[in-house]
Amino acid sequence: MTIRGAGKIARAGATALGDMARNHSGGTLEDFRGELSAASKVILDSRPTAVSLWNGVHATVKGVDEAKTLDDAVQTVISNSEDFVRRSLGAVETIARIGAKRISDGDTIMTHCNSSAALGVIKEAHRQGKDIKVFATESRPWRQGILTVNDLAKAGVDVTMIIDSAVRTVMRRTDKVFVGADTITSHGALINKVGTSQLALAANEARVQFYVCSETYKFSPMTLFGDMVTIEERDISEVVRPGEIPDSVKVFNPVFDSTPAKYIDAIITELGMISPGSVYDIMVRQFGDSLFKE
Ligand code: RI2
Repeated sequence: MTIRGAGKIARAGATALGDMARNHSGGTLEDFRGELSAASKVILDSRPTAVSLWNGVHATVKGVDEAKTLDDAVQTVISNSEDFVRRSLGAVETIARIGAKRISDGDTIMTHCNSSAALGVIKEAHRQGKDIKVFATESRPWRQGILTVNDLAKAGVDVTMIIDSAVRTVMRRTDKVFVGADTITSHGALINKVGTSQLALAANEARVQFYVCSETYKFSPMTLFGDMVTIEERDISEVVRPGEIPDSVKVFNPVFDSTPAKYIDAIITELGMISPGSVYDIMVRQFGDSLFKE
């Protein structure tokens, strides 16, 4: 939890492998491949839900198996890592520009948790001079809503924090919802911070548009082959303090949830605004033939 946000997590994973390659000395090509594979596993095991991390790590090690010399392999990892970080940051900026067009002067926006992609859109609309108001959820248990309201307030945006259970009440005063993504499945479902699906349900009920801001490296190729996204569960200490409840009481603390495609109006990506039904095509285009080799 030191690094938060699916995009930042992916960039941190790619950067860590790039640093490892940069600091590598001695040994054989095979030794380097072994170290790289062990390091990748440590990084991937740190966060199971956000596929951005998987895609960031795989984009960074791509081509290492084909390298003929140790120096080739090291340079491949360094340049892949830099390339991934550059493309990732560029994607967030492009999403901000595209998404801001969906925000009209006078709109009230709701957002959940702390997504740099969604906040980029909101701040860009504000920067363009649009008069907007934002409701930001607290996002228990880690309260990443605090980060969100600080960021928006610093940018000069009119922001109101609400507790998570106020979402349905406040939806009546909302025009559009913008959230981020940890993972998007091949059938266009959104996996994001727990509580996102109740924003989507409340938005649907109130006929409020629901937009997802997602770089395409949050599209999960594994879901194409029927794999489920692992929803991370965290320790009960995030929810209750020691001694607060009897030992016999169980606490369930899932950190992410799934929002079906039918509740999503559009996904705003660096390739443009797409329907959840287009995710499959983009995934095949992004990952190409390599997807179907196994
Ligand atoms: P960006 C965060 O979760 C939130 O769920 C947020 O919507 C998502 O990552 C995307 O954030 P976590 O992975 O990449 O920090 O848009 O637990 O910043």
